[in-house]
Amino acid sequence: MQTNYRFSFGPWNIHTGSDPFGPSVRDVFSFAEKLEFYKKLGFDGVQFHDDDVVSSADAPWAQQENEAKKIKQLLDDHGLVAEFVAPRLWEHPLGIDGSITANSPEARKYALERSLRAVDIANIIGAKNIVLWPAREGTYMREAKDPVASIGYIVDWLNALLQHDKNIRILGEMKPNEPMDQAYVPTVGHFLGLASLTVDPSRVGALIESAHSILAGLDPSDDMAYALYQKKLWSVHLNDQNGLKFDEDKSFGSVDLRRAFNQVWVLERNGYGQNGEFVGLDVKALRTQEKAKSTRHLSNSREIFLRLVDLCRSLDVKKVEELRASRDYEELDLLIVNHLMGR
Ligand code: 3MF
Ligand code: MG
Repeated sequence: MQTNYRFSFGPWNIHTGSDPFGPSVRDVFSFAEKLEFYKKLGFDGVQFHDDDVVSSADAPWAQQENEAKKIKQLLDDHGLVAEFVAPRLWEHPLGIDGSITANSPEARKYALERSLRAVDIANIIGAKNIVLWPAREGTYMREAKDPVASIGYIVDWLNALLQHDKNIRILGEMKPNEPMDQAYVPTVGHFLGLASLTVDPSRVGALIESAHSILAGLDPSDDMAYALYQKKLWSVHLNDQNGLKFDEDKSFGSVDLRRAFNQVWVLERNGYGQNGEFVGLDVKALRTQEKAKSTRHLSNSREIFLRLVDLCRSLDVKKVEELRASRDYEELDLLIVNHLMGR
């Protein structure tokens, strides 16, 4: 059975181009304008942070509830669905040192309460996935926190969310560094190890971002395979990355086409998407891009994905099996490279 892929991205993927070294270079698109792009660009799913849904995650709950209901209506009006909600804990003053693993009990309490509200927001907008990107859950210097206690705080946080709502699933989006020097639970392997310690391991899985695996020195398709085997690959953030530097969020396939092909291959051959999983993107427009063309990275990434799906489906699989059996990997190498070059 072949998958008819559905695609998603987050509103932060259409952005004004500011970076740590300079201000915005494009005027902002309003959220309403961004929503108009989704269907036109071929996307059905919207990824959210909690404060992409509500104007402030610190506002009184009645206000947040009201705002979330309006977003749900907007999604319905556009024929879109919410894929996930991720509590954005890392921009708040109480998240300065990572709120889940902070030494301050007040900060940890903030992380928990805000995250439980994120679950409530997800319920209103019809998302059953909660994403944990533990941005500042790590250290700038090793001695700053107790590393064993920190792992325990993360498990406590997972358990509290799982117990708060019996239907939500938690997807860990692990990344080894940036903004921190060293992140706790830096890879999908670490995270799924912890998942087994929670009160309901069946509701803890993964979102794998290509760039995050690459930054950890790993191949994204192997990370995906690891989660797929465990039936725990519930979302992806496809993008590309040129070596070990800051998280570049380049268009999918724009750096290493073969690496992108292998990600598509492992997804395609293992029925990814057949249980409703989205092909999610997490890509940034280049800073030089003019506003009118600052959504091309999204449609381009989607197009590259679909072209790679075609290449997976047209690959001579019998030949691949023969070459595997005879361990003729030089010939297999040429077969794949030729295939990618359309020969
Ligand atoms: C950082 C990320 C994040 C997450 C997002 C959703 C801002 O490297 O990938 O993007 O994807 O916060 O959890
Ligand atoms: Mg991401």
